[in-house]
Amino acid sequence: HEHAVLLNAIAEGANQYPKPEHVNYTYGTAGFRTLASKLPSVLFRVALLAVLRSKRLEGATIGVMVTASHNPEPDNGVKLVDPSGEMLDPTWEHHATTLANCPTTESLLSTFTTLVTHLRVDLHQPANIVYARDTRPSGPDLIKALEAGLNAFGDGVKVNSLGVTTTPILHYVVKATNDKTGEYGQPTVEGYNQKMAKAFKTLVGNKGPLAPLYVDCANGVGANALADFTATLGDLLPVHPLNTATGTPGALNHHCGADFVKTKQQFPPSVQAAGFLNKRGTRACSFDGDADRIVYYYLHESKNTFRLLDGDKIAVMVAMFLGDLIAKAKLTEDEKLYLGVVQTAYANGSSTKYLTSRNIPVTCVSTGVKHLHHAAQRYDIGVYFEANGHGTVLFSDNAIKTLKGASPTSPESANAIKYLLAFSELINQAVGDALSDMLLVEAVLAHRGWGAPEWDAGYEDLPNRLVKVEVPDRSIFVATDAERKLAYPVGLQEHIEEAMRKVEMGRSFVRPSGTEDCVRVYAEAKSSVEADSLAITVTDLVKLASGQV
Ligand code: G16
Repeated sequence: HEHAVLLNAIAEGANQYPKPEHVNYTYGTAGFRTLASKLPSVLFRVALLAVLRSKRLEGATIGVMVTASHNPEPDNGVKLVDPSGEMLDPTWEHHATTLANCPTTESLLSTFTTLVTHLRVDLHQPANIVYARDTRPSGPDLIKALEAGLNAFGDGVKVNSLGVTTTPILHYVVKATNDKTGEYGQPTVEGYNQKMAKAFKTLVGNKGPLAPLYVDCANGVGANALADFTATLGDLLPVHPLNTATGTPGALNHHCGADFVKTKQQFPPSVQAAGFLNKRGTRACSFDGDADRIVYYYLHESKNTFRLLDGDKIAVMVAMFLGDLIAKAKLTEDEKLYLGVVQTAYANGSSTKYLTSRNIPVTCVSTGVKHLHHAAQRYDIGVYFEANGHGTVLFSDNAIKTLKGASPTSPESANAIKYLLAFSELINQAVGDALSDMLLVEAVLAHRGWGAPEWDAGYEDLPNRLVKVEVPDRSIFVATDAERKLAYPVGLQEHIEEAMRKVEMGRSFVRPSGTEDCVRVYAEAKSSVEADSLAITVTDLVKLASGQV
């Protein structure tokens, strides 16, 4: 009887949110992502899955984030967050896709019932869901669809709405809510700000105020988070927020934000207009639309050119610095901590070479934070960054336990241990986080006594190009070998390799995007001219293979 009542409630809600015909949804790199107008039925169904997941895990809190991050404003999306603050378990992505694609209410009900049995979900278990959205105008209606799905369970689910906040803050709250030791932090936005402010003060409190920093908030939710955080921190880090127009239609990610800067390899016009380029050595950074990515940049003094300090540059600087702290901690042989870096195929070849030549192990995995996160968990301290600025540093339980239990042999080793522990508090342990990563970079620069040019001096990026190619059907492109090669269409890989051989230090690969309807082409080479020509050749090959030429 109870099950029948639930199915009735689901049916009633589902009828209000019918699946549009001729749309096929996929849970991609970062959940479902497409034009917002196509998403209400998906949100309703994601709510059902979130509740099943929570009940399956005996009431552990599951997160739902409504965002399309770096995508243009008319897009939106939704992704689920697992109890540890990580992305949804990949084996459940398939269930999300199945539910989203049920053509009718009847098929949705029968799929739901099958999933309950197949996944051994006890519907009597409690369920806890926390959710949030970014600043997109389509957000409120999608949240209504999500709430309709949650409401179908009546008292069988407890909900906590964080309103408008960043993706990493939602991940933090999920992790903190499920952390029964209470050590991770208060499961609230204030708890997040306090935890980071405390760790940042421990790290640089005696070095401030730091040099002023310009922050491009992409006209997104990062603007709110930055304002809240700086109010908590005080004037230790003087911040100049730019692109904070969260209410201006069409402004989100438009000619600004981390994706714009990384892809175009240029200053956002608004940052240029702010006059910061007149001040020597000043650094600026850009968040993306939901503040889970960050890239830095500055103006080269003598050459007067734009210089990008992307996710690779962050990973290298942070890995080297934490490596030095581990050495200074003078841990015993038994306590030895292993540090490694995880990258994707988009990592600039120079960054990988720099790390390996300094004996820092590097792993290459497929695009998507879920892949990087899991690979980074294999190290005691795992630094992971995508070149686009999405990343974080994970400290294993063993690392924390070792550091807390270590006996310092000198004031220097005591300080190194204290700083390592403070970094583990400062850095978001759940997911890449623009705000937390910004503080990480600032803390490392302050400790090194560096400005942007000194940070940049480590290695020289190989010139590179990133091209979006629109094709009729991107599913014909299937990547393999951590996306460094194409398995399909058959024969295309050989042509790409032939093109690579024609330019010095040439490297190129092609993969379908998991967040946008396009295929991405990456090319790097010794010179800018060669990187351009390789990108053009491979783009033409992609068009040819998809029947466009
Ligand atoms: C998302 C993912 C990132 C990925 C990016 C682009 O970022 O979280 O891991 O690098 O999409 O993915 P793709 O090349 O498959 O489109 P965001 O910031 O948009 O959430």
